[in-house]
Amino acid sequence: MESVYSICGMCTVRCPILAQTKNGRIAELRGNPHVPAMAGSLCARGAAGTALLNDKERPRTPLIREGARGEGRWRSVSWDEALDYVEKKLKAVMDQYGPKSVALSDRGGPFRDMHRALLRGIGSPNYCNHDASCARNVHHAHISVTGLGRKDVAYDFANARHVVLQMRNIFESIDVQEVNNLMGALDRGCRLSVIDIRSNVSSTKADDFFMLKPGTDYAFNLAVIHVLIGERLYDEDYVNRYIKDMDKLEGFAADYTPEWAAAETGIEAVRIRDFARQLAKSAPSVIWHPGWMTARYRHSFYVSRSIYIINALLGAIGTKGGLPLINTPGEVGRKGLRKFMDLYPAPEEKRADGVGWRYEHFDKGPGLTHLLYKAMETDDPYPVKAYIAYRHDPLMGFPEPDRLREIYNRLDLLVAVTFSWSDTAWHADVVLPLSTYLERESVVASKNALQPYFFVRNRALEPRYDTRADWEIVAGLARRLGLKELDYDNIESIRNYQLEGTGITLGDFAQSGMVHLADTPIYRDRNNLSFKTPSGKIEIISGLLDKSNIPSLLPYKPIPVPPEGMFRLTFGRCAVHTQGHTVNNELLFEQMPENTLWINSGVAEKMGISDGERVAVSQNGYTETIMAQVTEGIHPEAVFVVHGFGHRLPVESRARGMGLADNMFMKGGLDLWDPVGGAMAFQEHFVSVRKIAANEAL
Ligand SMILES: Nc1nc2c(c(=O)[nH]1)N[C@H]1C(S)=C(S)[C@@H](COP(=O)(O)OP(=O)(O)OC[C@H]3O[C@@H](n4cnc5c(=O)[nH]c(N)nc54)[C@H](O)[C@@H]3O)O[C@H]1N2
Ligand SMILES: Nc1nc2c(c(=O)[nH]1)N[C@H]1C(S)=C(S)[C@@H](COP(=O)(O)OP(=O)(O)OC[C@H]3O[C@@H](n4cnc5c(=O)[nH]c(N)nc54)[C@H](O)[C@@H]3O)O[C@H]1N2
Ligand code: SF4
Ligand SMILES: [Mo]
Repeated sequence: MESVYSICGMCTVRCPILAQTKNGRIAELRGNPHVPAMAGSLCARGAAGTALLNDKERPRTPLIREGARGEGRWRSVSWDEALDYVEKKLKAVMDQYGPKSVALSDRGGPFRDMHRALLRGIGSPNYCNHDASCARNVHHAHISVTGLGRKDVAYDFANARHVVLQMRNIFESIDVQEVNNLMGALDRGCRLSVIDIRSNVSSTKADDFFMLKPGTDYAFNLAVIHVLIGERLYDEDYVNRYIKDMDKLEGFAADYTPEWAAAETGIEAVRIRDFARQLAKSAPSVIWHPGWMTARYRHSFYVSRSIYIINALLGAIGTKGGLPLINTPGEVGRKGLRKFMDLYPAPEEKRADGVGWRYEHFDKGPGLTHLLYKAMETDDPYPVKAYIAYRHDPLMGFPEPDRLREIYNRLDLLVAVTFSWSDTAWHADVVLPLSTYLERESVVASKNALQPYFFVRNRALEPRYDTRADWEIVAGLARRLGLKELDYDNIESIRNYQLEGTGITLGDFAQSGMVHLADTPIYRDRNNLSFKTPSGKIEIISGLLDKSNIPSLLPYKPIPVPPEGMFRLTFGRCAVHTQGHTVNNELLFEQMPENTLWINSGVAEKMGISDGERVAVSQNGYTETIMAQVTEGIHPEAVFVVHGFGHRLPVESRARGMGLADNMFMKGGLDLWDPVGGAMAFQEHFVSVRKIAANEAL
């Protein structure tokens, strides 16, 4: 038996794992035993990696499109032919429109240095990631309050005394270490409060569960701020030291009483008041999670802002057991990895999505993908003609896939780099098949944390099919595009390049797959914190937003409610699938082959719909059927589905035709986004639901 320390690839959490192999097979997969919070465990998806490995229903060789886009006629080609083809097309686009007309989007994370360097090397500023459809609002909210990014603080669940999950379903939308840490804390008496529109698994473990009217979270939070200030429950020392414009917050919150919020949210005033008092009792070891998938409403940014403000009032930001500031290698006296990105100057061209010049208040990094698509659609500010979707499936993860397909049809080149089939890969001109995570190794990655570390994904098995690792694909393209600095033929040289000057060698990873840069977790001195806002303080009135004439304290305005007979379409994750890319996994498909439509039992009864019955869901002339899940555990105004289902591809025999795709019910959704928070507003869509008549064919 051979032991290989590696990194799970079944979702973007990327848990550290230990793969045991025997005779070219995986004998066992488990959490890396050297990482205490993993406790040797994996989630169901992590454990199902073996099925991915053996799956024939994934791209197994490079493919070049033969028929029309999306028609599904492919020519299986060699890697040389595929890469030569991409080279030729890219060069033609660059010759005609300039390097800036090449765009690449990915899924973020710690392994992107080489492909981002490739894009920069050819001179394009148009790097985007998925985040406009995920956590951009949270990120921008945190920047506006503290000057820090979303990931510049940790959630110190292990030491927390009260955890609040609002629009965050930690026990189903999983990060194994977070789950284990929170479970441990709950065992030691930590309080858990859940604010959701339905009774998810997290709510079943909660001391307090608030099932509020969808889209009224902001009212709830303003009332909590009202009570914390009105009853002087906040951390006075901390507030005096760090918070700027506290008087403005006090004035703003004055009218937002719990009684007022009760009418908006449906949660009794006495419960809101009691909840605020409970929070103060556990302060500052409190985590009110600012949300993760918050691309839901056009004011979700302000919901996240209010959460960060509450955390600050409770003294939790920068505090053990709350949201302590994490450390970069530099902050613990070590040198960070050498970056391939730094080999090339940042392109001077303006970004096609307008971030950084049309929209100055956004963090430039990954831009905003939906605005990149707008540029593709309109040629404004300039044509974008080649697009590499690098581990990204926007046709599943963005609204209006049919319109998006039309937009992609304006491209001269669409390339998908992926290990599974996806709607986007199916619509591409070229599919470059990535080896599964068990069959490939990565560049060295760096994680900023209380105890920062470097880590690597190692190859546990040789690829079964004609697939390649990321670095092999990027090097192959770099070679053809004349970027010799990225042209490597072995991973050791890449890793040695990255590690140069850090005092760490490749051999140091042998023992556990990771190397810590500090001996223990390091918490900053809570009495000596510094924030990265223009004022250096926690800003109630944000200097950054002010500069763009954007209000920092948005008065509450109710969002439109669904008209009679319609429902707000809400969505989320389940524990056994990752987005859209595991439905066809043999083991996970068995666990959950299709999604269901959660519908409130009182409403269902009136409509004569019973549990398990197939119903029709419609919007703007589009109809799909799905099995009803009748439950009292969802607010009557909403219906809910797990995202990622409704696959149509003939190459996915299991997933095909099972369940419903939520993004098909978001007409006009590509234009629905928040110009302040930057993210999309996926939950501002209504659908109608009806019983299917006995003689009706659907
Ligand atoms: N198993 C699994 N785990 C995952 C993923 C996965 O695909 N599968 N994906 C990962 C990724 S990319 C992300 S972004 C995270 C997402 O992590 P989360 O954001 O925690 O996950 P979701 O399930 O999308 O949504 C959380 C909750 O928001 C609720 N909700 C919907 N509308 C409202 C509302 O108006 N108000 C309130 N208060 N609640 C509302 C939903 O009912 C749901 O319970 O999960 C990560 N972990
Ligand atoms: N309607 C609706 N839309 C949503 C959501 C929702 O709940 N409802 N959720 C949103 C959220 S939170 C997110 S994060 C996005 C997710 O959107 P995506 O990031 O597009 O989703 P994934 O399915 O995780 O990954 C996309 C593709 O990358 C491939 N892939 C996976 N791992 C790797 C890898 O390591 N390398 C490479 N090259 N390819 C890989 C997968 O096989 C898959 O085809 O969608 C968002 N869109
Ligand atoms: S949360 Fe599960 S699927 Fe995601 S990386 Fe960890 S073990 Fe793998
Ligand atoms: Mo996400």
